[in-house]
Amino acid sequence: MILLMGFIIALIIIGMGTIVYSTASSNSRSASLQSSMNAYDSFTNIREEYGKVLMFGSGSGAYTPFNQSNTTVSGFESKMMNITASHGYILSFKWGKYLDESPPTAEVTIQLFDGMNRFEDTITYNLKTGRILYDLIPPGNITDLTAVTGAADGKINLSWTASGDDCDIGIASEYELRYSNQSIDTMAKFNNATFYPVNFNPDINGTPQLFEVRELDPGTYYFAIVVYDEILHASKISNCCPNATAAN
Ligand SMILES: [Ca+2]
Repeated sequence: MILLMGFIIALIIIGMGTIVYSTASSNSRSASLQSSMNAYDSFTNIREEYGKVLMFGSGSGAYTPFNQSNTTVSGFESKMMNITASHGYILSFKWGKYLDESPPTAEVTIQLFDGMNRFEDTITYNLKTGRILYDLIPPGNITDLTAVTGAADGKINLSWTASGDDCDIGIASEYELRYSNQSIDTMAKFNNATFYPVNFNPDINGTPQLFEVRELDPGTYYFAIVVYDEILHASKISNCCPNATAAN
């Protein structure tokens, strides 16, 4: 967020500087101002639009959009470069990393030079939404999940310490709890385990969390939790492999 504000402020300063410069030095003030504002508007529009193109060009993040044969992406880039070139601007796209995570992301640096001002931003896009991702850090994983047989039949008590929205900072948004009759030590096993709704939102990092699982058939159960932030960044899986027996 701070980076975004800095970027916007930088653009405003550049824009203000251009207006002052245009007013002081040019007889055709309005034409010069118009030209400068068009470069800025073009840059911000391309910056927004490119995220949608990367979303479509990656099957919503299923595969990398950064491939020379990907005409959705390269076609858009060529078109934008040609349009801006016809206004005397130099536009460039520099491909960064594609990460197949949750959510899948793509990083790119966009530059636009209008002969006087250089607009540049390195952006990470959420490929599921096509939107710019300002929160780049997933919640920390839970490291102290424990399971204990409950006082009543079919109940198991879970406890853990809350992590944060960004690793161990802040407040995450959601818990996903799953259980199985086998240990859950990989994301694949987690996704195949049985979902159990947690009826509260995470507290701030470091807060003890208590939760009672109910109405289990007799047997031994393993538990694991994944933590999400508000844009659905997922933590890694919680510590292996707390388990407890439900009595009958
Ligand atoms: Ca976060």
